[in-house]
Amino acid sequence: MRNTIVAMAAGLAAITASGTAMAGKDLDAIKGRGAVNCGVGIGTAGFMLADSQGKWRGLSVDVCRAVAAALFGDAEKVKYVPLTSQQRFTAVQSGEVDMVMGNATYTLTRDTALGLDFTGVFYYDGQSFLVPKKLGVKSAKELSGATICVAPGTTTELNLADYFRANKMSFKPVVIEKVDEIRAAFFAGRCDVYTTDASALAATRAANVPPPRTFDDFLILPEIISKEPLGPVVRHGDNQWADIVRWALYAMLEAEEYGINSKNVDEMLKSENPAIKRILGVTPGMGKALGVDEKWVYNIVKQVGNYGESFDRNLGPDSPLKIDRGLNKLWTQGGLQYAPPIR
Ligand SMILES: N[C@@H](CCC(=O)N[C@@H](CS)C(=O)NCC(=O)O)C(=O)O
Repeated sequence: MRNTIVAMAAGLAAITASGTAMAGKDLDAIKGRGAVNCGVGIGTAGFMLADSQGKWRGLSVDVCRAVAAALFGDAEKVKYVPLTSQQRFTAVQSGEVDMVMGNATYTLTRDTALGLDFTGVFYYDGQSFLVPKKLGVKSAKELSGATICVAPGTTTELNLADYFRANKMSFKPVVIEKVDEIRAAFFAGRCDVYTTDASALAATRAANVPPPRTFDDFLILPEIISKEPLGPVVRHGDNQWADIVRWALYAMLEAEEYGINSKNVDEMLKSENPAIKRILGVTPGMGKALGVDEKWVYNIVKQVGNYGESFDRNLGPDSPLKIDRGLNKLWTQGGLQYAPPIR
């Protein structure tokens, strides 16, 4: 009862204050602490992986870094909190982390009933299946009766059940929470198949196959059985914080679209293009509107790079994964990545 009254009072205060840019309690706490607590996965090459020095790297990590660069002018002001798929939403709901970059698929129920907000899509993914070649399977339609490793609390688990039911096939799930334990179970033959987002399967195949077996001993089946738009997640209640997370990702995309990268960003400060002048804060206004320094995009691009640079370095041609940009190309290149204008 008491909690209900407190919640109602908080709700009323929020309504009264709406219409102004709300610097809510989350942003205040983050500023006071001087670092962003960013929830990530346990360890997946290309997205979120701590190296031997304990430095986190990956596309998902770069979004945390971009947020810190926008807010603090310093991409290093991030504390990484490794979470399993089962833990990640509770951790952001409870305030243990300020945002989650745990390759979370943007769905209606997560965006509403869980009290969360997805602020964009940093990677358009889809679910697939990883199998040993010696299983002799070429298509997901041949998987009836298979034993399948899957993580709990994921869209993966739900899509798997839907797909097999729709195709009148049976399967035996092996449900394991920690991604490293899932991989170990799969490589030990405790399941015939590992299913998750195709990008994470590509990472597993490129980075986790235990010798003497290699990349070539495994196959990702051609079927993509779902839409998995992966987005940054914040909790409901602090719109200005959500805006900073939203626009930090858009800034990485907008910078790529305008040809601004970590190598030429200083030169670009001299550009006569009015859009570039706005983006880089040479013409002020955007930073003020977002409640951050006018150099927010400059700092993101200088310290983290634009979206394409991060993709190439972590997942693309400059990485061991060599994932095709595919749907994650900019809209100007035939892809889906389209940032609203910074103006
Ligand atoms: N996109 C799916 C699945 C994402 C997911 O949690 N996958 C886990 C388990 S396979 C993972 O890859 N986590 C990365 C990690 O912990 O390094 C979802 O949001 O439910």
